[in-house]
Amino acid sequence: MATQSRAAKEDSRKYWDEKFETMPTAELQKFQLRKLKETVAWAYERIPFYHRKLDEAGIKPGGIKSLDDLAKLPFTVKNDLRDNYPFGLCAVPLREVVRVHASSGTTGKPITGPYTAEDLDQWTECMARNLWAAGVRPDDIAQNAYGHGLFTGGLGFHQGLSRIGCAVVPTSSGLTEREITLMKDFGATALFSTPSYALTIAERAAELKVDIRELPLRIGVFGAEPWSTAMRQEIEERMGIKAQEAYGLTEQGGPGVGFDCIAQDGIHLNEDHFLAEIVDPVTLEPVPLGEKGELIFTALQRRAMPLLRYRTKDITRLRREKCPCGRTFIKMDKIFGRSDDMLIISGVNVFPSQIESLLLEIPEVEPQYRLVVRKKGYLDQLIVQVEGKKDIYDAGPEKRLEVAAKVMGHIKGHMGIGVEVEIVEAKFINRSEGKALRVVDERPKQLR
Ligand code: DLL
Repeated sequence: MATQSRAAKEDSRKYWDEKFETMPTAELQKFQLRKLKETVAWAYERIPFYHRKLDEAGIKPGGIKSLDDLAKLPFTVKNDLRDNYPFGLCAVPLREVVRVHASSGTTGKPITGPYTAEDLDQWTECMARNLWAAGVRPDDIAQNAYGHGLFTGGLGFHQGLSRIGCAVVPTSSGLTEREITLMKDFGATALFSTPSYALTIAERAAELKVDIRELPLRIGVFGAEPWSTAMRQEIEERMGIKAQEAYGLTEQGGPGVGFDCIAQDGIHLNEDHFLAEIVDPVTLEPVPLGEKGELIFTALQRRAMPLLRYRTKDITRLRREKCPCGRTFIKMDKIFGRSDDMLIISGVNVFPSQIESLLLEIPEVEPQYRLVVRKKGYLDQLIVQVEGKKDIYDAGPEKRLEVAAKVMGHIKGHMGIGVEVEIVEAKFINRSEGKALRVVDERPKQLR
């Protein structure tokens, strides 16, 4: 009985870590400055790469006097991690490393993410904050359908869910029918996966005549790829749940860098662990707060791989504002796309997620799409392949052309670009089990 009432009290707690999540900004920034000084010294003394880079930039750890001095530090890019593969950026001897994750990316060697025991513990805490803010509680039955393995999603969520005390079901991803059977049989109340895999599960469930909305499932926490607000609503409707968000990257330890709260209006960053900046992706100069640009992170408490000013390539903007949830952590907008994902069509910058939002406004098509980029003479041509709803596709070529024209007009009207649209049949687009592949670039490499 005593145990029960303690659990009930804990469940009603609003924050996982009230002290930091609601810390006044001035106090938080003081904490950040202290940690920044420590981290720069730690990296300078222990990682030859940073020792050299800081010497070249003419800045010593003692030269960091205020948060503005961050701009004096050199950037770190993905290639620096590749060049120092596998453990060249590790600040501790390997005997102090207790876990290594890795991310494959599209080319060459993977990048590695080593953790000390302390790093793992902090990561777990950051994940618990994320999950708690989404409404996950100890009595949840948590189906974790992120890929388990080198990818940080599976184990990162596992740790956070275990710390909260949920009944974790580590299904991993891939066996979609089994996901649905277990979801039903175990009475899962929370689901964790990429948004595109959530949609794959919803679609397969409908084919199997399982109505997820009738099941006990009530929350999902999705992330690891860009997804539009329209996609969020689609998942919420199809599953009858609240779809919350997780953000992170292997280079900064995985998910747990940022999360949204019940207000669903921006992603709070765990600012006591990650110092965020936005820079112009071309000039690399910091932009004023509220302007869009490339997101940069400096790790403030990581021991094994404390990256300084890491260029994420993610495009977003930061906002410091009062949130109805009471958290004081800075908020970032949903990731717009990646600077390396950005297409330039007829001189207009295009992110796949913008097209996704527009497609979701057309009732005749499914939220399953692919963007193919080709060269037509000197011009880039964008072909949007989107699945038609079954009755639309089956109605024949004329109907398909009519819907294609409607989609084309919608995109032209909102983005000002002319695209070609192909209404394709059901299952034409490969179903995602992890991160969806949205862009197929068929342009010759030297012309991209
Ligand atoms: O995707 C970590 C993660 C796992 C985050 C599970 C959330 C949930 P990487 O594989 O290294 O790590 O990929 C990192 O994925 O730079 C973004 O481009 C993208 N990304 C991650 N979360 C989001 C999100 C994990 N919520 C890269 N929205 C990042 C948009 C996201 N993009």
